[in-house]
Amino acid sequence: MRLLTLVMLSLVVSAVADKRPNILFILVDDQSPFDLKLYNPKSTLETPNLDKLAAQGVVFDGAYHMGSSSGAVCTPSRHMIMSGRTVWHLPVSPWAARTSPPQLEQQTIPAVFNRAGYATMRTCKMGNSYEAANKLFTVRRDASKRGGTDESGSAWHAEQVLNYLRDRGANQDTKPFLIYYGFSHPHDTRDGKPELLAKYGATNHTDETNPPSLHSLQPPLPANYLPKHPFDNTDMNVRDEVSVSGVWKNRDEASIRNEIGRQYACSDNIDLQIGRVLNRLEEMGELDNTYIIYTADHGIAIGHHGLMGKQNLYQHCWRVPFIVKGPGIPAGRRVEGNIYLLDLLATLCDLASIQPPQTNEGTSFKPVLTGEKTAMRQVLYGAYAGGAKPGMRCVKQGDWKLIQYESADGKAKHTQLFNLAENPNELLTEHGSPNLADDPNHAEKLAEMKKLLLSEMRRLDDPWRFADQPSDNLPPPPAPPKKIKKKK
Ligand SMILES: [Ca+2]
Repeated sequence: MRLLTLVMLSLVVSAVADKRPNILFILVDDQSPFDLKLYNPKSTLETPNLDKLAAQGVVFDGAYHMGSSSGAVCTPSRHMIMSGRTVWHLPVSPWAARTSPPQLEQQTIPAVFNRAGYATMRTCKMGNSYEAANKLFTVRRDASKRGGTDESGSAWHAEQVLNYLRDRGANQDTKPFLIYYGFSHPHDTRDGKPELLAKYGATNHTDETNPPSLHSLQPPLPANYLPKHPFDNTDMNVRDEVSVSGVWKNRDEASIRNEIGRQYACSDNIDLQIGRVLNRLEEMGELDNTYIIYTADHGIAIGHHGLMGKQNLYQHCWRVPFIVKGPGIPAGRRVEGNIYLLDLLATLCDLASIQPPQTNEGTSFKPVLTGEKTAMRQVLYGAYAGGAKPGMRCVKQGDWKLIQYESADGKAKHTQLFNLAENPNELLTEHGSPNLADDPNHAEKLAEMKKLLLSEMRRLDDPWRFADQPSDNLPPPPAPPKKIKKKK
């Protein structure tokens, strides 16, 4: 009798456990929010599955990655996603030994969800990521797939998830799942599938000395396109600015429009692959009990402001697309949010009723998802220190944004002040839009934003200061840990 009670109790417990929500976290590599029609009505990229997801859930206008101490912006971004820690407190940060707890990987998404009894699965690219955490997923199917066929491109990642879901069904696995559904694209090399390249008038261009042909189906130039970035931003010769296959140092209209066409061909394919997985979840009856999060590790320039890469702090690179759908999230909403990618761990824990680890520094934005709040914070900070130091910093409050640039040798030195409500594309003097940082009428606002930037740099343990800031007696930071590869 006692045994029977125990058996019945365990059945009840597992029935309760079954109701915990699943999580499908979709992460693409290098996508600007402005690539998507959801964020830029002039975009010609077609993403029916993301549009549907957005209509059924909530779209964030203010989602950001906090920055990078390396040219490989992917790496710190992916550490922040996994660990919920701020940009200067990561195992890959300059003062890692002092600011990042030992064995942090044991407090990351896969470790936390494994301990909570979730089934965890991951597919994504290899490299420029967080290997110690990645290998903790119970099922891991990683490979870099940036080719133009189903086997060598994004469909491969979809297959891994579909196979996993099939095996789950076959094994009658009733644990809730957390699937990390990552793609290797639209990161370059942007080798799209032939039919999708044709849809966007693009070719997989390989001749560095001659531009590709212009085509009417190629996407238009971005509103803030420039043939050259007008000043030294502290890292003008980073790999993305000079050696991306298909563009290299070329910034002519045809090269840029063709490359955006390639980007769209890759993103269009990703959308199709997302649709396949969502359809399968629906067939399995799991869709309504699954939180689906869509985002990118950071944005990308491809012609905006004369830049190609992600190594800058303009909105096209600092911001990320961010869409969430799931149980209890009202449909069809649009919010500012003011979240960082590093808030994900805390939020996923909150949605799954799991205690976040003590090492977490992010804030759950569940109140934004459920409609209790429209934004999590007022001030946002961004950093890029992959080139000359201190590099670039930005701070945003309301419509106002300050970006400051400086190299230690003084060769690069520039300050920009934007009102994003009036100038959402961050148009520069070269576009005919004056730099408000040079306008005496905005001197007070400039001083206020500079003060805000310093307070954020202090709060977040930024290891550098600009020449016009107090030195705070900071010692020069040590060289970054060896694991960071500089070039990607
Ligand atoms: Ca990336």
